[in-house]
Amino acid sequence: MPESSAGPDSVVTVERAGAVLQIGLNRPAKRNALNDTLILALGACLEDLPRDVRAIVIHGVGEHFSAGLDLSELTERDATEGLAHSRMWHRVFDRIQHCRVPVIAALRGAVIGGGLELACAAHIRVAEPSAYFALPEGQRGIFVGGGGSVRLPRLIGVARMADMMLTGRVYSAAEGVALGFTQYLTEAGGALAKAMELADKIAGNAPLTNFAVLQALPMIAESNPQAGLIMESLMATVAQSDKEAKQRIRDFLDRKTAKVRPG
Ligand code: 1HE
Repeated sequence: MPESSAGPDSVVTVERAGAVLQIGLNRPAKRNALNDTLILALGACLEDLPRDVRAIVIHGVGEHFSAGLDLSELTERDATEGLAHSRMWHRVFDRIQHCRVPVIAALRGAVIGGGLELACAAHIRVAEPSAYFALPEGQRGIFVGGGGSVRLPRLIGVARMADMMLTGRVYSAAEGVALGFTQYLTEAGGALAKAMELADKIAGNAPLTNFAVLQALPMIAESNPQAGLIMESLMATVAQSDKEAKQRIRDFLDRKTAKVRPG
């Protein structure tokens, strides 16, 4: 079992399992609705990560990942405060997207509104069959504010996101995989275990490869092709000149590592 380092009343649980940091959104009675305290606590977990943390898993305590923005905090907020609030979410979710180590979201139950935006900032999404995805902002008379309009269209397309917001369409866990939103669908109750298994694998990669995948790949994919190809060559050269890469390649040639087999 992971070693625990947060009190039971904390809005996030923080546990260590070897090189993996497991963060739980911990307001199950409010379906993990994201209030300011929770968002700031999540941001604090990602600040000054210990050097020996090599992957992160974010999950929801209870039956749901997150019911999105805590609507009870919205009623008195004016426009200036609303802008500051959205920018605060952006800072925290950017910290996830640009984290030093890969972040995996383990999804179950409601993955709604701001909860969906949070999941979008992770690098890998794992869902179990109870997970469902919705953007009820249209019904609530509001708009996404946690980076969803930037990140979600890159995963499922503008037209699908517009449909979700305009009609309240809800996608199932199986549809999430088909649309490219989630990379894995597990058996019932299996998302967190699968996310931890993937995090363990990732933690065993060469750190420079993980860095390249998180920091260089998204930039390359969004740049013009010629600039992207130069960036790719530079990143490849740096990665393969690292002594860890040389050792791993020697290990393969000496038949000391596993072969690639069908999944
Ligand atoms: C909440 C929230 C919340 C639950 N803010 N308190 N998100 C939404 O529009 C989704 C709203 N929530 C729901 O549709 C349902 O609560 C659920 C489908 C997620 C769960 O249903 P259920 O039957 O399991 O629970 P419940 O009885 O509805 O909720 C349990 C408690 O959590 C209840 O409080 P209680 O004191 O009466 O027990 C709910 O009021 C509370 N609760 N969801 C506040 N979201 C940066 S912009 C992002 C914009 C958005 O995220 S918009 C989407 C908002």
